[in-house]
Amino acid sequence: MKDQHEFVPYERDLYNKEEMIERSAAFYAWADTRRSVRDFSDKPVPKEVMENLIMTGSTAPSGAHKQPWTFCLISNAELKSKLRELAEEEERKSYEGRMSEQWLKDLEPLGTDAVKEFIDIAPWIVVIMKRAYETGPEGEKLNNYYVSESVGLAAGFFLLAVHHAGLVALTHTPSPMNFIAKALDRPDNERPFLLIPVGYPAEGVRVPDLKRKEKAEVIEYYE
Ligand code: IYR
Repeated sequence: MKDQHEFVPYERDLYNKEEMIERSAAFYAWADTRRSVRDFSDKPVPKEVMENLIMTGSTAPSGAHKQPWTFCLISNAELKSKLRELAEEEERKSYEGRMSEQWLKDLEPLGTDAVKEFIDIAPWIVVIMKRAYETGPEGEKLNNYYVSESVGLAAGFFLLAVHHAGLVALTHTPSPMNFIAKALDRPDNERPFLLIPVGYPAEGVRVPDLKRKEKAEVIEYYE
């Protein structure tokens, strides 16, 4: 028999149909109040909170349960400003030529540009790294599986945990992101996945008046 995890009983709360409908509707309504926010307050957030949010992200399912992620938790002001400088350098190149006309047009309603002051201002920057492989005891490469899917799920769980704590976040994707791995001195098996400032929203913050897709636009039924 192959090595495998010991199996243990698993029980969870069960709800009747009405409760289920009520709970799912309430959770949806609450999740729908989450917004990406680009303007942060510099008000501090306890490290313990951030650790809880990250550990919630780390409960996500992953290929063969390899949990192929590292969350870099950054509050160091010098490091943040270095990351900002490098991110802005890449973003300027993107906005001034690397992004297509259509892409720039699609971003217009969001009001984004190459200035990324939130990296300096937000009390915490979380850089999620994906771990392409692990290194075994003899230096051999051990595969991880479905790494992008797994890390995407962990990021989603993390973002919802941020929302649950009454904080806001922005999923920032400076591209290319290699500068981040270098600035953070990460090992060769890690690649940057997302840079996520987390904190309180700036006073009087405004967000674009976005509409989310309707049921009929996101669900295809096969009954
Ligand atoms: N990475 C750039 C551009 C950008 C791209 C997408 I897709 C967005 O939804 C928002 C921004 C930036 O962060 O500005």
